Amino acid sequence: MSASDPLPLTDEQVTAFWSDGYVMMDGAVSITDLVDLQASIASWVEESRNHDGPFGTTMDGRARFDVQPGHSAEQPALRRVASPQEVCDVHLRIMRDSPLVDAAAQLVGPDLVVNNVKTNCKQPGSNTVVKFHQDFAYEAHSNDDMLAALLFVDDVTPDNGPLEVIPGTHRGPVFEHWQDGVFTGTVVDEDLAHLGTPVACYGTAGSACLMHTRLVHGSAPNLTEVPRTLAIFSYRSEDSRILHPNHIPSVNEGEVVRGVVTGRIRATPYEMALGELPSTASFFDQQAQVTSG
Ligand SMILES: O=C(O)CCC(=O)C(=O)O
Repeated sequence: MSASDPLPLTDEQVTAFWSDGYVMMDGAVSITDLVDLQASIASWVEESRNHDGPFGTTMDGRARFDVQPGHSAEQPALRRVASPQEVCDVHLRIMRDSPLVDAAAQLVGPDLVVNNVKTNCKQPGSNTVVKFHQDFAYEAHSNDDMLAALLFVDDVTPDNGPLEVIPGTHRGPVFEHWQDGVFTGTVVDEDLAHLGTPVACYGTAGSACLMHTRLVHGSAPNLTEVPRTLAIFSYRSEDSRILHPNHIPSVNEGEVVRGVVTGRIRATPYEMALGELPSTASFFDQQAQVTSG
């Protein structure tokens, strides 16, 4: 984007992001990138049929491709690809240069760096769910000018397990994500009961939800016969420094995608328990330990 190009988000969208903690945008990527992305992900689902469990390796030795228990060649249940941009050109291209990046820079930039990238799938019949949580509880940083851009790879509908967000919760506390000494990465029912009603985010393929790192969110199973996939690009302000190891490490962590290296750190006050790195492929196993919520 050059200085003369119009900004991707209107003033109303920017205001909505800071007030509600999320905002939807259309046309977050080009049609070419969207089609390439759909093809890459479809090929990974096909490849997963050749594996009995999680497969591939990321830089910390954990599996790159995570599957839901019950996964089989006949009914593939690929649920997460960690750091897909390390093995897929179109993920890398979108991460570095797309309207989605410009929108992220408009919200938490102008100096913007990569935090992490992941792709979440809900295959038909797989019962993949994301329990309510705040991303920040997994990823302490010196300040919380951070967001996830959740790109809709497929049309997201009421029945295919849409992202659900609880507006305004990014302005409240970071809730406890440990239960009985176990990091479940989940906000428990007792805390959820005091929050508002979740709002589901629908949209056509190619649209995206830009979501603040502290917003409480989750999603239900896909009840349809077609996959629901989100490619999730997390960014932070360049002066927000990571305080413990990234739970989805990659060679691109800290890469400046917009603006400049300032060489500064900005710290804002908050208190929370540190998260715990997953020992298996992804946070789905951590969330499966929850006893309520
Ligand atoms: O895939 C989804 O529905 C939500 C993803 C999410 O919250 C996450 O991966 O942190």
